[in-house]
Amino acid sequence: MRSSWYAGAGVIAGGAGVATSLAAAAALRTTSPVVAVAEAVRDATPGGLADRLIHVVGHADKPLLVAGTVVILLGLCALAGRLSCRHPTAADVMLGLLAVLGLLAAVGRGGSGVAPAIAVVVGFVTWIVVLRLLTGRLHRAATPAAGRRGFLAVAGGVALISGLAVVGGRALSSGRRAVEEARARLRLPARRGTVPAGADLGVAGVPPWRTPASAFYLIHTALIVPAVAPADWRLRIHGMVDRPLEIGYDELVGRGLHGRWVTLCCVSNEVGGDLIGNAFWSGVPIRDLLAQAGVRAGADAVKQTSADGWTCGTPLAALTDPHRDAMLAVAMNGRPLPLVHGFPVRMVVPGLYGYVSATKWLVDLEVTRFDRFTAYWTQRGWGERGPVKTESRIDVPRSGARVPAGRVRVGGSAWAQHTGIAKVEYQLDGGPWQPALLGAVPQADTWVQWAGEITVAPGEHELRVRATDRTGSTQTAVRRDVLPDGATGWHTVGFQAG
Ligand SMILES: Nc1nc2c(c(=O)[nH]1)N[C@H]1C(S)=C(S)[C@@H](COP(=O)(O)O)O[C@H]1N2
Ligand SMILES: [Mo]
Repeated sequence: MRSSWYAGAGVIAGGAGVATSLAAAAALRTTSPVVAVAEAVRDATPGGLADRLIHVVGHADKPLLVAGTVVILLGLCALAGRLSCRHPTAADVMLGLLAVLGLLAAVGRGGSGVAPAIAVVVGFVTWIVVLRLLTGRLHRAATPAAGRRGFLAVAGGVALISGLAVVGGRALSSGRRAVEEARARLRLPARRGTVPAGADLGVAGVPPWRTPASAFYLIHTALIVPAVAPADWRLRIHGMVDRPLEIGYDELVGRGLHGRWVTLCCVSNEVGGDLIGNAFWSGVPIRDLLAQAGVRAGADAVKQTSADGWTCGTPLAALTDPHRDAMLAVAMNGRPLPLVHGFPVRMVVPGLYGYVSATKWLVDLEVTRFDRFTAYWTQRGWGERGPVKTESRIDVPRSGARVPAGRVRVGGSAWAQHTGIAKVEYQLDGGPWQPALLGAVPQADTWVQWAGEITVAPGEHELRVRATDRTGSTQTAVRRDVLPDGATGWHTVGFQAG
């Protein structure tokens, strides 16, 4: 009984420390130590596993990781609380070690000065003071009942103050709201883009050819999405160039926006997966900026860094290619990029997977060589270059669906960005391959819808699809996993008619 009250004191002190450090971090506009530790855990997780976490758990992985970190932390604080019953100094040392861990994680993120350290110290002092206050009630009370009353009174006060600290910190960190408002006020000369006639084949259940921003897949390692105001945004272009340059948002937009349909796709998209979307992007050609900076001989890569320190490397040739519209995009489907999709500026490069090209919250372009750096995912075992592989997907019928026997419309999408899709074929129950009807596309950088018709008797059936790109090569039937450079294989779905 007694020791559980001490454990409780540890948990309350722990929670109060998390709250005050969070408030301090918010007030100082820096990352909270808890998030820094969660990020360190994420970065220390081996490549394949981290990737599974990020892609399989999907959008829930960030709150999960942070919540998991808090739960483990509070568990350790409970231990420290119990320890403080007999060995108060040992408890202090234990909390001190936890604070050092937080400090290391915060400093490990690099580059943000003393603010993260202040947040850690604030949390640590809170731990020690609150733990002393609470255990003091338990130690010194005349009777156990009086001790508990005193304890509960202090605990209530601490909870109230912690809550106020968090709310106050939030109010001080109105930065994100200000950025959302700045985004809402922007009037960009960006077109929404017109979906070509015949791009949508109208098969019910196939996603629309244009993916609305709200339905566009999301992949990023950031636990808290960066909020960068256009007025604060600067891009540095440097490295192996004759004239390093820096450019601001208005200057970038002032160069004139070009619009282009590009289908973006994640290397972690399983065969049949939905980590792919198609949008009308508006932005500034990267090749023009690189030409202005004057790329030196010997360079073969451009290393990008985002506001949150994520990095990726893109082959220089893909960015300078006059026939490939690699761009610094500012708008998606005619609207400024949503914060989660990289506001204010991101890269979009047709034909390459996102992890080697599509840097969101872009702030730095370094012209360099592949043999001089590794990027976030390449450090974790993913391929250095990531050309998109020709793939096709069945959207209708869904795997496991029940359809009426007889004639059934089938359809889906196929893509070979920057190469183009020449043909899609489907096969029912191992029979002959049938050519599918293809939707219209403006150029080779987007996905293509396909449609067909099958006649099925009651019972179990299997439908398969394969695409052939404009070089004449048909996608391989060999099943390969997403690691290290994209999945291969023919998408196959089983369904039931009757
Ligand atoms: N800053 C930053 N940019 C990033 C990433 C990231 O983790 N951080 N992920 C990349 C990956 S793996 C993909 S597939 C695309 C996804 O872009 P989207 O979230 O807008 O669909 O963004 C890329 N750009
Ligand atoms: Mo990705």
